[in-house]
Amino acid sequence: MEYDSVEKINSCRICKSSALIDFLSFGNLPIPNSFIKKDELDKKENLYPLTVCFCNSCKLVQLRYIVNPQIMFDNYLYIPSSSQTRLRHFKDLAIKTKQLINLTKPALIVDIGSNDGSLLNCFKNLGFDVVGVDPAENLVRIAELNGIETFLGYFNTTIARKIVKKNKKASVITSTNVVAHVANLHEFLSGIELLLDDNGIFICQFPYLLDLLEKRQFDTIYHEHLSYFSIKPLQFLAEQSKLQIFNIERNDLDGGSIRVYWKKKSNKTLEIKSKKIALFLEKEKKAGIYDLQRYRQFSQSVKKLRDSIRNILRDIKKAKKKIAGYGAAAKGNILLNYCKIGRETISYVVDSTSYKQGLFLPGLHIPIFEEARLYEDKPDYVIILAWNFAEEILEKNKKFKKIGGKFILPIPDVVII
Ligand code: JHZ
Repeated sequence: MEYDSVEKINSCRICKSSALIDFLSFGNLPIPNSFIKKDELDKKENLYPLTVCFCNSCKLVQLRYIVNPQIMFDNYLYIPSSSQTRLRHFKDLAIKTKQLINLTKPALIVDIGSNDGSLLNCFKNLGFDVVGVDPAENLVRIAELNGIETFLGYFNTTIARKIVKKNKKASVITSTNVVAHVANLHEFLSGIELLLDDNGIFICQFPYLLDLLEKRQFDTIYHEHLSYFSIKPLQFLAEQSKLQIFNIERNDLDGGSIRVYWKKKSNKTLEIKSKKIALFLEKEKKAGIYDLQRYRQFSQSVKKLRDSIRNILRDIKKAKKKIAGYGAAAKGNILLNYCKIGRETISYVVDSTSYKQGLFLPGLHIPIFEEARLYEDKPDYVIILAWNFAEEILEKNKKFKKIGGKFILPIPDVVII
């Protein structure tokens, strides 16, 4: 086993307490976006430990082992523009942000973890100056081809200074599905403080811990996601910085996410939605997510779900039916690897992302094809691995159901549609 590139943490990423308690371990799994080329199928794959723990002090849920980010992000195959739902969400976010702080052109918008520039493109279409930051070379090239100026690297105080020097301070900084990937949150926030205009706002969004627990979304837990946020530890983090959370919103993206709005403490022009924030904290407390016991229960119910996914698929195979997968999502790779469901059960996976087609899923070596394959091959069942986009996938594949195909949703309970 190669563990050279893994660091075990012994203190909490936010509060530095050593009161970290492991509650769920997936064993050693491949990193979920490490898709494999055909000529690499015989090579030994590296596996990395995946264990989640709970900080009994500030209540942050986090990974016990951290994989070197370069292994995970230098060449990254996930792109947000592969889903219409996500693109619509980005467009909404840009329009709403413009209204929220009465943004006037040519304010600068910076997106951290800007990927192929999909979100910045929405701001650009509204007439704003935009700059991205992303560590994946392949994605920075795509973004630049799309006309989005992008800094290559992991956002920190050095990059923040570079942007201010070359461009200007940002009126808005956005970061969707990125903060959970950040190891040094204090350094990250210091970078935001440097880059943000005094009246500017920082908006970040990520899957919400409460949804993860309540909907048994165990496959959102993977090596890339170092933190699983609730509001309480975020508030603690904010207290230690020059920034302040002034609003929080819940939305349905990725199975349930929270959008957190930050401003400088010195900026008194924006109202702090204190009552709303207090309600979030109350709800979290009621749901028991500040208690270790809730995580022990979660761990048990994940094992039950794993068994029921395995059993249902095994019964379908026993009946000599063919099963394919929909969406070569990172989460799907965790689900299949953790449940040990391989090519003997899932013949192939279809995915709309051209970069993923022709490759194979990490660990299991299931091949990835175009979506059209479903209509040529007509499998009996299709398990929706990208369950966060189930609605979009079902809508665009009504024809598949008409020709007798059935869909399987694995989460929160296995359901056949
Ligand atoms: P999708 C991402 O995880 C990435 P992943 C990231 N790690 C993160 O934080 C989480 O989200 C929250 C395909 N698809 O977006 C495209 C179709 O084929 O859920 C994608 O490969 N046809 C930053 O990787 C996959 O499904 C379709 O019609 O789990 C969805 O992956 C649609 C809608 C999607 O990301």
